[in-house]
Amino acid sequence: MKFAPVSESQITRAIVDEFAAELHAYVESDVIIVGGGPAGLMASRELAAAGAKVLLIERNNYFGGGFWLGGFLMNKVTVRAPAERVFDELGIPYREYSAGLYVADGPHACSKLIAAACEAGAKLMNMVALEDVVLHEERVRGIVVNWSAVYSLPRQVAAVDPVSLESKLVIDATGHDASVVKKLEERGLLQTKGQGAMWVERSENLVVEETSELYPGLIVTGMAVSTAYGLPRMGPTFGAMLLSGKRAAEIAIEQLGL
Ligand code: 48F
Repeated sequence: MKFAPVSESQITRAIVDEFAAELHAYVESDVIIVGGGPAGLMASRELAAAGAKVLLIERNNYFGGGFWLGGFLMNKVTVRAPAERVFDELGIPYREYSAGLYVADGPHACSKLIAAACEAGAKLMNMVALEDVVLHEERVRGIVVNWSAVYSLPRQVAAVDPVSLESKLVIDATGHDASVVKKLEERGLLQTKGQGAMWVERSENLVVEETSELYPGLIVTGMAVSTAYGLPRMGPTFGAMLLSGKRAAEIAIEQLGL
């Protein structure tokens, strides 16, 4: 076996050209999803499968958010019925632990969900963090981003201006932080209620029911819904994240007329 003769400079060109072309193409999208946890990945997959041009940005190097681990550093993830149907759909192996409660391996479930978003055609950019929103005439019309690394550097080293990415819709899938929603709250355009105490039974239904367009152009999904509406937290179970991601995609698909 012998590798093809390719120079160092050619490898660099391949990275630069391909990345620049992709960034150029995604300066405008149908939907930008901020946050690559289970809710954001699920929404990306559904929207891309429906034919939308989707960009998912994530501030970490890895996608998956809290979906790699089930809780307390133990990597078994749980869902309650009827969310095991999503596991069936994505080909994630699982077993029924007790009536209506299902368990899967975190790494297997998470990697399958990431692959499903990519295979559906969503573009995923890691190490990119939300800095602000683009807001014209009382409607969110995109986001302002910078490289995540910029925020770890001292101000005197990294006075780096961010850039803007435009979209017809933005989805806040940033989990407990509700980072996009908070940008509107900072300006007095809405008020979040903060998360309530644990009550899994109530929380999961409510997160899916309250997944909605919170402000013109901004849809909220996953645990960001809980922070925005003051819903109880649900702890280490993920069915509502997957179903809320699907619901957010349905709302966006309807608005985009797909
Ligand atoms: O936290 P995360 O997994 O949110 P989720 O999809 O699911 C929540 C569950 O994991 C769990 C739970 C219920 O089961 O309580 O916590 O709602 O994923 C959110 C992702 O958003 C990224 C963050 O790194 C994580 O991967 N994120 C947060 N803020 C920003 C961001 C930001 N400002 N810019 C880019 N990404």
